[in-house]
Amino acid sequence: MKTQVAIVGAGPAGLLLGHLLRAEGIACVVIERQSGEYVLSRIRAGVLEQGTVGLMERLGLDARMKVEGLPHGGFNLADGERLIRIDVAALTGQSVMVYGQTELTRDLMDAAPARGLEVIYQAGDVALHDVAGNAPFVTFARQGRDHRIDARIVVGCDGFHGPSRQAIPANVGRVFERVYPFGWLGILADVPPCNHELIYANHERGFALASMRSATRSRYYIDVPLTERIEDWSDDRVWDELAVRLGPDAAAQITRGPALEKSIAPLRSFVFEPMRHGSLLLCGDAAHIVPPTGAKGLNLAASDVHYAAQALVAFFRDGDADAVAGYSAKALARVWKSERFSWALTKLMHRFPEDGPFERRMQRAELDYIASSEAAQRSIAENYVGLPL
Ligand code: FAS
Ligand code: PHB
Repeated sequence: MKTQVAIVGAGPAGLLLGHLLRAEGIACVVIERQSGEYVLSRIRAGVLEQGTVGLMERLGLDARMKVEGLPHGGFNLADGERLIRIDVAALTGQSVMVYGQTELTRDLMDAAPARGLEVIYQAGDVALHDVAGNAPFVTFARQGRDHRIDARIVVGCDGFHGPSRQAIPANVGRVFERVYPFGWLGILADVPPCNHELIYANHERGFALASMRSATRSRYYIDVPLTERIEDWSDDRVWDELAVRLGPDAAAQITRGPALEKSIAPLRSFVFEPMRHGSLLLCGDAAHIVPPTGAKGLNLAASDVHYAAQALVAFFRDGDADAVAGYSAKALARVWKSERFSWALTKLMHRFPEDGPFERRMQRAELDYIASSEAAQRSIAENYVGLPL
């Protein structure tokens, strides 16, 4: 099989890129290891930046989001004594959209057949070949047969554990990483949210986040040591801990219910440079990871895809090879700013084992400053709604 662009991975990055390329008449194929059902079963992000919403609008795939999504004009920082509301709408003129990654992926997945986007699911042993040259190809096994797809460009959208990043020689690539000494235990339940906006809490017992998927479905998180096992956390134990960490006012509004999903995810800051090598581009978690504190992971995948689609349209339509060559620097400029924001908000809102009384005073002083300074709140707000593309 021959195509112009072979995309590895049918998560939000791979599907969004596939749709953007097809909308410009560029031939592409998406190769995915799992089944579509499995991809949809992963509970991930919940907050979309305006830029991500804009890409779905541009594709005409925002209808369900506009009906079921929840526009939010603000969010809250709590520290056990007060709630500091960051009024993103007033401070930036923008809002964020609360709409689960699962739903966004489902919208992209459902629209693929009618828009001529071919997605090959359950592809085993996916491997990338000759990516440094001008004739790369991807091989995979499916239903007992070996397959090969020849392409001019390969885009790795295969997440943190996929093969694409590994296809870049070790002497070319450079890794920047920080692994955090805790993970996030998340619980999803069909109960109404405890607050109409998100609450990020830094309590003496640890971090908590009250989020949501709809007016009847809530998503909560607490941070836990990496040694914790999910089987040691009954639903009641999670609800009890959330009630303490979110504070009495929020706790009084918490509706408990059985977990639809409950899992622990490790936290890391990770960037791989470059995001292009020869005819291979990397997008999303294949190239970078952020701690979810800043709600940036999915949105960074979307901005990478925006830049990659721009470059590939210029390359295939106008023969502009510089556009592809410039992709990595352009994407990384925004990646690093989001990495900084995610790292800074994680440092502010979590208790680190190595921190002493001085570090705790620094957190309190920073929250006092944020509570009293419109400039400080504006800085947080413009990062939260998403820096310009
Ligand atoms: P994805 O990982 O979503 O998709 C990669 C795709 O490639 C997958 O479908 C995978 O099956 C496929 N793939 C992997 N190996 C392959 C192979 N060998 N061959 C073919 N296909 C292959 N972000 C937030 O903003 N907020 C959050 O709360 C949040 N929570 C998260 C919780 C967890 C447990 C994880 C892991 C991530 C979380 N993230 C969160 C980040 C997450 O949303 C990612 O940023 C987002 O999924 C990035 O999308 P993709 O780059 O498409 O990667
Ligand atoms: C979520 O709803 O899953 C969510 C929201 C905001 C975050 C992280 C996760 O910062």
